Parts: sequence; structure tokens; C-alpha cells
Amino acid sequence: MNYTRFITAVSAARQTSPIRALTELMQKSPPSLISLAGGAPNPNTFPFQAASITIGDGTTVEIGKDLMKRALQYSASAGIPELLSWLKNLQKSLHNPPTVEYKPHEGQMEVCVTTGSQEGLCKVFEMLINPGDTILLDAPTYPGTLAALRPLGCNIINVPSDQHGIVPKGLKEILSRWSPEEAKKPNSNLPKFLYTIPNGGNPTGTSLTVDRKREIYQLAREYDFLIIEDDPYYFLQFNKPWAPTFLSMDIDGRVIRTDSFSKILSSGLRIGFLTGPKPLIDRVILHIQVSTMHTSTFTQIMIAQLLQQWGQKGFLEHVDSVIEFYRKQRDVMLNAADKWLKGLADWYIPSAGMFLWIKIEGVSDTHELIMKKALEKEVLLVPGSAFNINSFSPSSYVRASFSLSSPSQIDQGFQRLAELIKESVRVEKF
Ligand code: 09M
Repeated sequence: MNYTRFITAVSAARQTSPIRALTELMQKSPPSLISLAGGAPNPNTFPFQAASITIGDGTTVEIGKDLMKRALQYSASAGIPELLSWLKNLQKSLHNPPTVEYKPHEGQMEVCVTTGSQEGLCKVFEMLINPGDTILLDAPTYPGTLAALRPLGCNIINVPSDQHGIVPKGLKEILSRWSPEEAKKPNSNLPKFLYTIPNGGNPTGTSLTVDRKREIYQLAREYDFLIIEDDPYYFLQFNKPWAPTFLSMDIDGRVIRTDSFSKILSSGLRIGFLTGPKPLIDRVILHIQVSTMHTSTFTQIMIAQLLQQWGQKGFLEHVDSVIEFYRKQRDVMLNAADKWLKGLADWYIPSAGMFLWIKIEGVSDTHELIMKKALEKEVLLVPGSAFNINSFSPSSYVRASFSLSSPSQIDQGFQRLAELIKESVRVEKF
């Protein structure tokens, strides 16, 4: 792959800082090296000494004095080595991307730690988008993505989708505006990438089928666009085996995948990771160098210790227990929906994630229903318009999350929503 066409002038101009390069060299050197080079503070002056963190299974994560000194210190922008190697092994065993075997410049699989997947997404968008560039996505989609994209001034094309995600035929039709040959021209305005949430879509709860993924990947090859696979709900798939990912099919090195620990380990610790072709991940790392410098070392040490203690097996067992929680919650919500919303609304059964996407019958836009009337009735949902490319365009949907509420709250919440819909439909009819 030649990545030059995809990278903005700003991203291409990023260079490694000589001091960061020295710091990273220092971290790999033997203890006999006398370094007067580092600009790092002396951790012996820091107040924190050690930590013992209790885990739910009764074990502890111990951060002793020496490890604590590392945890409180600056570290490499790509992530601390033990976490990075754990994550690389995880990606190899879950996705086994063909790019593992490639040479670095050919798009070899690379991983970097990010401060939540949001940081990764934002930096990937900024690496790829010049004002006026065209990109593809299947809206309704995650507002955090739309908010990161809008100010970059790109032309966003909405790809048709249904309960199984993007419809390849619809994508093909959009792409037929161009010829594949145009992709080879330097200033072609062919879409640079397709962004999608392949599992438990936010807000729709839908998941892309593997056949559709294969068709979409072929189109990406034909029209030479990248695929951004934003997959924070990968670990919340209710059915096994888990769906093969775009990353697992990536024979060219055109997939950038964002993973997140927010839904399974902690959202507040802010840990995510990017996986993709080295030439692109390296650009993101250069951006991290000059913004956050790195994700909190303490957070990374805490997570790495836990993951090393657990091993992949223990990690996946934990994930299974999280899935069981969300499956029960989903079923509670589906039962409540059947009980209260039948005849008033429509929905599909989500196979992953934590959202139910509800179409309210007879209500052309749910914004006022939610922002004013629902508050009076003490039930809160997200109006569908928040997930549209243009957030002022109406939507008859609402997003209900089954992550935080108890079964009785979910039941009561939908009872209140049902009353609200009945009242509003009466008003809209007159
Ligand atoms: N609502 C998300 N989604 C959300 C949400 C959120 C506060 C977050 C998709 O934690 P990260 O950075 O790994 O996750 C970012 C992210 C990326 N991609 C598809 C997501 O759904 C997180 C946070 C309040 C509300 C929020 O509503 O949907």
C-alpha cells in the first residue's frame, strides 16, 4: 500500500522530537548507562509510595515501590512495553491479521495505546482529513465521531444500512459515481475511508454480518479506501463465535481498528488501543508525542499488571462475565419493551452492545418529546437526531441504554415512555 495519498500535509510534517527519541532510548538501556540527558523529574520526590488494588475475584494488583516510581514517571508515547506486547498478542490471537507477517513499510500490524478509543479516533481523523475530502459512514452513528469529524470540513456521505449494518449494494451504488481508476489519480475526490461500528452499533445496536464485511472489504480494495473499524462493543457480543473483524481480513493493510477497555475494565481510566498499518499508526504516535505525550503511565501499569496476572484466558473469562450481565439487562429491556411499547414503537434485538434503538410510531421527531416532556415524566433517553450527520434533521427514534438501570427502573422507564408516546401521538394527530 502507498499511504501518501491518505495523509494530510499536517500529519506528513510531524517529526519525532529529539528529546522523546532520547527518552525512549534511555528506557531500553542497561542500568550501567549514566544518563544526564533526561528531562524527567526525580520520582523519589513524589508523595505516592505504593498501592494495592483489590480485584473483584479476591486477588490484588500490587504496585510496589519500584513499580510505583515507573508508574509516576513519563513513558513512551506508543504505550509501556509490557502492555503493548500483551495487546499485540491479544490482537494476534483474536484477529490473526495477515499484516502481522508484513514488513514495516508494507503495512505491518502495529498497536499503540490511546487515552480511550476516542483519542485514537480523533487523531486518526485528523491524520487523514483535509477540508473538502470525502468520507463514508453509516449514520445514525456515535455523536463523538460526528463531533470530531464535522470541524474538519469533510464531505460526509451516508451509506445505507439496515438491521445487519451497511448494505454493500448501497455502498456500491454510491461508489459507482467514481471509477476505480480515479483512485490512482493524486487529486481524485474518492472517499478516503469508510467509518463504521461493526458490532452493537451506537445507537442502532446492529452488527455487520461477515459476508457483508467481506463484500465491503473488496469494495475498499477496488476503490482504494481505508476502513476505520470502531469496535468498542466487540467484547460485548452476546453470541459466540464472535464475528470475524475487518482487521482479520486485512490483506492490504487498509484497516485501522479502535478497541476500547471502557466497557469491560473501566471507562474512567481511559484506556483504548489502535491497531493498523505501521506507517499510519506511527503518524498517530507522533501526534500523541506533542499532545498528551502518552496515556497515564499509572493507568497503563495498573491495567498491564492485571492483564499479566489474568493472562488471556482470565481476561476472556472476565469478558464473559461482563457479557452475561449485559445479556440479562438486554433481555429485561426487551421484555419491558414487549410489555409497554408493542403497537407504539418498533425495535430490533441487539446482538451486541448496550443500546436499544426504538422507532416511535406516529412521532416525526422525538427531540421535543425527550428534551421537554420526558423530563417532566422523569424518564431520560437520547433523541435520535443526536446521531444524525446533521443533528437538526428530525428523527423518530430514541436510544435507550440498558447498562445502568435496574430491572424495575427499566420497566418503569418504559411504562412512562409509553404514556408519553400515547399523549404525543394524540397531540400530533390534531
Ligand atoms: N455516550 C464510544 N460512547 C456514548 C459513549 C459516552 C459519556 C460515551 C463508540 O471510552 P472510549 O473513548 O473508548 O469510547 C469512545 C467511543 C467510541 N466509539 C462507538 C462509542 O460508543 C463511547 C461518554 C457520556 C455519554 C456517552 O452516550 O455513547
